[in-house]
Amino acid sequence: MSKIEEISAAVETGKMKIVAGLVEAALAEGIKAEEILNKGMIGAMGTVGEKFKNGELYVPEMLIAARTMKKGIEVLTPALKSSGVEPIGKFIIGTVEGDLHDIGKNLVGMMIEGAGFEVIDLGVEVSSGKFIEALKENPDVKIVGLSSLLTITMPAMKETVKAIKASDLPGDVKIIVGGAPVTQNFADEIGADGYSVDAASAAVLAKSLVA
Ligand code: B1M
Repeated sequence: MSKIEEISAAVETGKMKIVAGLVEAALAEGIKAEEILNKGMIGAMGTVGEKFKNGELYVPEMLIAARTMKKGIEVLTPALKSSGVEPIGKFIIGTVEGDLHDIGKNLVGMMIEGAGFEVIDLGVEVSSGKFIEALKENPDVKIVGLSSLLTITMPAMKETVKAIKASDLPGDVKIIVGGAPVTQNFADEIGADGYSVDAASAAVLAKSLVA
């Protein structure tokens, strides 16, 4: 079994105690952090999601897999972030109201930070009011990023975009959206300024919006 396969199996089966060591060993072998993340971890979470959908595993196993992935990401974080970059602007990120999925949102935040932004992470289940409050406290924020993983929380994303656009905030804050059920069409429909399918392209998009 390759190191990537071992990491993937550890995440899928929730082997929290061994995942950090496996990731360290893979990095020491010279495997790129992005490859460990994409092939080892995100792939495993896809399998977990499929098994959940098919009734082969349940919420507790899904939660343990998520915690295992977080442990692995902790080891990967320094390698994923580029260092020594001057902030190019402030970026607020959060998972929308009703939704507590945060692994993807955290990865997006990390990549945005790596792209040179100062990131303010509001966490999960963030209401439109809380986003607006944070924007008032930080009038120099250039972009807001909204994440949603559930079909049923997409209306909360729509409501948040609407509330931010209708608010009397100074400046021209841009809103970008993403998450598994979100599409470019949905982003256009709700009036977001941008959509990206994954964390790496979110960072590219954010940079293009402030260029
Ligand atoms: Co949940 N869950 N979950 N879950 N969960 C999904 C999302 C689901 C697809 C599983 C399935 O049925 N196949 C399904 C949603 C179905 C739907 O609505 N279409 C689902 C469900 C139903 C639920 C519950 C309702 C289950 C229940 O209780 N019966 C419940 C809801 C709780 C709530 O939020 N109110 C629930 C709970 C949970 C756990 C708590 C157990 C756990 C979350 C733990 C945590 O996040 N701290 C969990 C998990 C782990 C998952 C799966 C298995 C994995 C999610 C994940 O972390 N993926 C997921 C199935 C799946 O996605 N395959 C599933 C890895 C992550 C890196 O990817 O988050 O997609 P992702 O992020 C990507 C992109 O989407 C994008 O970039 C990221 C990195 O490249 N992206 C952005 C994300 N945000 C972005 C923002 C951007 C741009 C790009 O710009 C700002």
